[in-house]
Amino acid sequence: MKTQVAIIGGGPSGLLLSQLLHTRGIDSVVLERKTKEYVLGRIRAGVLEQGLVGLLEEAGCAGRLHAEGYVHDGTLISYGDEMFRVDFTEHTGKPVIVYGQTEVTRDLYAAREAASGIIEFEVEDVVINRADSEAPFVTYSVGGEPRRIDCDFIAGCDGFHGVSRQAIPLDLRREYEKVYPFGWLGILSETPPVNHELIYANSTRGFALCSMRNENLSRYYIQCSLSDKPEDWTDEAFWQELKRRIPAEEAATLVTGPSIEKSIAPLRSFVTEPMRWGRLFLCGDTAHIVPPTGAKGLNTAASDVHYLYNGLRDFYENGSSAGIDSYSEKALRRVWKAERFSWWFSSLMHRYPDQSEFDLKMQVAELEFLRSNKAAQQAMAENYVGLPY
Ligand code: RFL
Ligand code: PHB
Repeated sequence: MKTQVAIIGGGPSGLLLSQLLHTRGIDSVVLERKTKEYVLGRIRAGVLEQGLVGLLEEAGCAGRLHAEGYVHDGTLISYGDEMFRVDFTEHTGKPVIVYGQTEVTRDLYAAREAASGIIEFEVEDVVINRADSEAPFVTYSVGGEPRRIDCDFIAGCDGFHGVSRQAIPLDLRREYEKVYPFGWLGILSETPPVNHELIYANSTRGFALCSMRNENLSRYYIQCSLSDKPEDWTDEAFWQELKRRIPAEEAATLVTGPSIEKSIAPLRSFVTEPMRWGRLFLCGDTAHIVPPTGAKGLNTAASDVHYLYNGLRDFYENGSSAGIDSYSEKALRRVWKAERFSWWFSSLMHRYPDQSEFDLKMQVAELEFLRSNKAAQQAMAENYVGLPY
């Protein structure tokens, strides 16, 4: 098979890139290791920046997002029984949209299918070949049958555990990593959200987050130990612990119910440099991971897609390599800012096993500064709604 852009990974990065390229008449083939049902079964991000919303509009996939997504003009931050609000629209003129990654992915799959886009599922043994030449190709197998795609470019959109990053020779690649000494236990429940805005809670018992998907679907997280397993936590134990970590007034109105999903995610900051090798470009989680505290993972994947899509357009429409040549540098400049914000907000909100009394005082002092200082709130709001592309 021949295509212009071979895309490895059918998560949000790969699908969005494929659909955007399609709007410009640029062909792509998406290779996905799992089934569509599996990809759509993963519960992940919930908060979308305007930049991602704009890309989904350009891709012709924002109809349901606008009809069903929730506009959030601010967020709540609590520590102990104190709670304050950071107003995004007041400080930046922009809100964020609460709309699940699952729904974004579903809309992208629907658009690719409507356009008869080629997506190969359950691919195995994906190998990137000759990425440093003018004639790269990808080999893989489906049901034991070997296949090959010849292409102009390869987009590695296969997430943190994919193969694309590994295709860049070790002596040309540098990786930066910070692993946090805790995880997030998350549940989804068919109950009304405790508040109409998200609550990020710093408590003496550890972090908690109250989020949502819609009026009758809530997403809650609590900081947990890395050795915990989801099955160690009964629903009852989860609700009890969550109530202890959020302000008493909120805990009193929290509606609980059976969980319909329960999982634990480790927290990690990770960046690989460069994000390009020859005709291979890395996009999204394959190149960088952030702890979810700042809601930046999917949104940063989207900014990579923006830079790559525009670089490829420039190549095919104007015969210019300038955009693809500067891809890694431009994408990384924004990636590192998202890394900084996610690291800062995570450090502010969690309990660390080795935290001293002094460290705890610093967290409270910083929270009180954020509560009372407009410039600090503006800096937080600008980062949360998304820095410009
Ligand atoms: P994905 O979603 O991991 O998709 C990669 C796809 O590639 C496939 N794949 C392969 N395909 C072919 N061959 C191979 N060898 C392959 N290896 C893997 C995989 O099956 C998969 O389908 O990466 P992508 O597209 O870059 O998207 C990144 C986002 O999924 C991720 O950054 C976010 O989910 C992170 N995240 C959040 N981001 C936000 O912007 N806002 C949030 O509110 C937010 N909350 C979260 C999150 C992530 C979480 N977890 C579970 C880590 C909350 C949580 C709990
Ligand atoms: C979510 O709703 O899953 C969510 C929201 C905000 C975050 C992380 C996750 O910072």
